Amino acid sequence: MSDLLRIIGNGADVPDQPIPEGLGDKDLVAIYRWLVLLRAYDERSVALQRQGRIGTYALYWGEEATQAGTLYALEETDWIFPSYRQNSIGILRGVPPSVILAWWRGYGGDVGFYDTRHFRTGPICVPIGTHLPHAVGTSWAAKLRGERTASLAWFGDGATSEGDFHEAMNFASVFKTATIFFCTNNQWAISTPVSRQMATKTVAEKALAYAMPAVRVDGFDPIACWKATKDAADRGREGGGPTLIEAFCYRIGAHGTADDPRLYRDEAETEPWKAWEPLSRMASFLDRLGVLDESGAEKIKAEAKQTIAEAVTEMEAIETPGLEVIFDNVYAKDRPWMFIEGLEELRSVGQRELVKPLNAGAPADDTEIPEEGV
Ligand SMILES: Cc1ncc(C[n+]2csc(CCOP(=O)(O)OP(=O)(O)O)c2C)c(N)n1
Repeated sequence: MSDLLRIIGNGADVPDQPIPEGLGDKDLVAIYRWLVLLRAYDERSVALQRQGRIGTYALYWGEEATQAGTLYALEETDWIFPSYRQNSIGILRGVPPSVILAWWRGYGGDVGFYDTRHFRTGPICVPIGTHLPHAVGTSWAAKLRGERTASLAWFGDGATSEGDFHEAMNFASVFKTATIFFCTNNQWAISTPVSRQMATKTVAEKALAYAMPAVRVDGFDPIACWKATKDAADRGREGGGPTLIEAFCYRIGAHGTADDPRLYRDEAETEPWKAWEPLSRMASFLDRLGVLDESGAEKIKAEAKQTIAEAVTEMEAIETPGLEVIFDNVYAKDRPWMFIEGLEELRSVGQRELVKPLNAGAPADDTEIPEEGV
């Protein structure tokens, strides 16, 4: 990993690098707080899925640095476009966590979705790579309007095999939009290893074909993610065009709660990567710097757990939406005739009675939750 931008060492043979200009002690603690909140949300969501209280869930254990460090480098006016892997990034921009949990519970509509314009956060994108052209369009629009707005889209190594990735990269480089392509290379696309995904050694070198600058960072290092994103956003706003960031890391957990990685990889492979995971690494870094000690870190963790526990209560207090939620919000206004017919048909076959309400038979809230959500 020698060509990677890395700031935080391991407290042993890999030394810390100087903290980049622009980050003070308060910022470092704020980034740690975000990492912890994301982790608390993720671990709790895995437990909720196991208990049948939300549906299938895409966990991101270990990938918090690529989200918290990265987002911290952006301005509030910048747009972000998450994939399912960054599903809860909106909570760092003020979206109530209960709303994202309700989304995973299948609610959608007004109670399980957020106002994308207000939070400048695109919808949680499940189709691979389709949000990349959206990110380019947003920063292109900003450029045409003379606004200094950047946009950033997260995606995985697998997404680089999609046409949308190449179209978006090409368009952004030709029109010099302030777009940041943030690829979290966790080396797996469900069961496809990166060696079967691409013949290139890195994701970063794909930028060459688009005359675009690229940088590789340690994806478990929130400060390296911050630095790469900050440089890319600043350059983009000055008219310097897009950047491809490859955050190299490893998918320590399963692809999602419906996946069992033991079927296609040797789980022993994940062990060495765990030592680099961002939360304990950032906590030790802050301790070494004398910025936050163990008790301070524990307090932040307790607060995050409390925030998410309250969000679960709020989510479960939401009344289950009616069947119309399946058909609403597809078009800006009104339902087309086939949606009206579809809804009537669904109602007439009595589907509603066939669907077991999610809260029926849900275990008590004090069911034990695993320490690590993987
Ligand atoms: C267009 C499209 N094709 C296939 C899928 C099924 N699918 C869901 S996740 C996934 C793997 C994506 O891997 P990667 O881009 O590396 O992201 P990661 O899941 O590792 O974050 C696939 C193929 C999909 N959601 N959308």
